[in-house]
Amino acid sequence: MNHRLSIKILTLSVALIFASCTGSDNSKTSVDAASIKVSGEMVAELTAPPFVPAPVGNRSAKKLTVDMEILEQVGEMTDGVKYVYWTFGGSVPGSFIRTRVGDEVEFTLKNHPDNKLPHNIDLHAVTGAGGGAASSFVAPGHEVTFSFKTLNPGLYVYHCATAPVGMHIANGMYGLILVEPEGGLPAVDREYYVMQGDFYTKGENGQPGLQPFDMQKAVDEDADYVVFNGKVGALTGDNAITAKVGETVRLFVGNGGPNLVSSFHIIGEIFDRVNIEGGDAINENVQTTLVPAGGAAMVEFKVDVPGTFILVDHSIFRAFNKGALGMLKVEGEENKTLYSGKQIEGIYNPEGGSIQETPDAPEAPVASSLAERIDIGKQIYSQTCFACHQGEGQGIAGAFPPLAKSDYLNEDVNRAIDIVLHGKSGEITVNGEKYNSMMTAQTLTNEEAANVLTFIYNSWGNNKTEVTPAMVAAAKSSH
Ligand code: HEC
Ligand SMILES: [Cu+2]
Repeated sequence: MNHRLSIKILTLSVALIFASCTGSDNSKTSVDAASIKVSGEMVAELTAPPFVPAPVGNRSAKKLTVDMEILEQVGEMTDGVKYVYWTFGGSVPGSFIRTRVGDEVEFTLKNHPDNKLPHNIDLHAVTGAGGGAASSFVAPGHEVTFSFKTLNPGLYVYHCATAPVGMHIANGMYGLILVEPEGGLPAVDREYYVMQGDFYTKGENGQPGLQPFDMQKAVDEDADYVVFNGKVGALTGDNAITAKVGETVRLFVGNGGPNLVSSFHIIGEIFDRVNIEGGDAINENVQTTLVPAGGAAMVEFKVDVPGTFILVDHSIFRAFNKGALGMLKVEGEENKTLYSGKQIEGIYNPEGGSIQETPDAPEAPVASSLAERIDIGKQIYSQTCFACHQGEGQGIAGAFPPLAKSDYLNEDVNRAIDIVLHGKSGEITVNGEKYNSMMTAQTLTNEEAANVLTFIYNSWGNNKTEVTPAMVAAAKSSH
């Protein structure tokens, strides 16, 4: 406990030294927050991700009541994969809490009677033993209340700290609490809440059914899922966050861990300002910002051109293979001076024309009916093809052709099998649009290739062909 306190003091003094060296205008940090008087009371607005409560603006410090309920509930990690999440407020990450420096927070933590386990909360914004954990341990069917004064402005993680701590965090027990400085943060047009987490399941990534937590994988840091906002696809397709050209956007980015640090990046966007680690220091013109496990960052940028911007953990296999991928959809007028769109495109392939192939994976679930084939195929799609061809098979204009109502697909099943097995490059025309790009060969067994193609043919207005492993095998041997 003392240890924790001394770390806080150390951090504070480093911050002060930093401020004096740079001669920055951060005189706010030298205000003795402990002496800020509160006037009046209010009930904190709590929001589920990706939304955040209204800014504090220039309100005075208040007694702020936070009422949070812990719920253990089944949710969906990805299509067909269920997981028992432990949540603060019914969402992963937990409810966003927004305060200002000097607030006296009266925190009530309720453990729902249907829950199976005791829990507590450690808020990194708290100066005090265990960050509140010591005072907030609560059994199912009970509630506890404790209070603290917010002394340091910044964006802080909170999490459950009940043993085994790693397990409680791994099951989704984390969220963010923002402490705004006096006068509030600078106004922006849009604010969102994005928090990364890594998950460990008994089954491998995509294995269907209710998947229990795997302690050994968690200890080994061998994550099956790395996701934003608790599940694969929480921020993609219809769940994407949005903005309009010309607007300023602020993302409150957190990382619950339990294990992995995040190299947070948005494809096609540069962060104009980053509050590094959620503190006062601001870095400008940043491509990728590191968000530690149990840490946060505030990133701000103006969106200048329309399009879909992809949020990733730039440890990139996590993005395309484990789920750490979100979308920011920006609508508005194009600006060809800032971004031309595609002007000239050719294939650049320094390894020569041949597309690399990857060997067959050893085993895969076997489908015994058309319905099952479609079901399994859907999961393969959401792990393997989704990143490029998109959730509804709509593709991305100019880059990835659509699989939905694709005339090219429906015309020739053997050609489609061949593309999945061996990849494809060169110009093709799909639904009247030309594509001249490259798809790499996919690592799929005959069974998996059959299942995923059958799913595609039986979705989104395609011609309902069933592709069997025998057809895939035949296509292979004809090569
Ligand atoms: C890394 C991105 C990427 C991934 C992953 C990917 N594709 Fe493609 N796919 C492409 C591109 C690019 C093309 C167009 C290639 C060209 O221009 O010659 C394409 C073309 C196709 C086509 C033919 C065109 C059409 O629209 O009908 C099919 C069928 C297809 N992909 C199926 C799949 C399936 C099934 C998977 C998953 C097992 C998959 N793709 C995974 C990028 C990808
Ligand atoms: Cu807990």
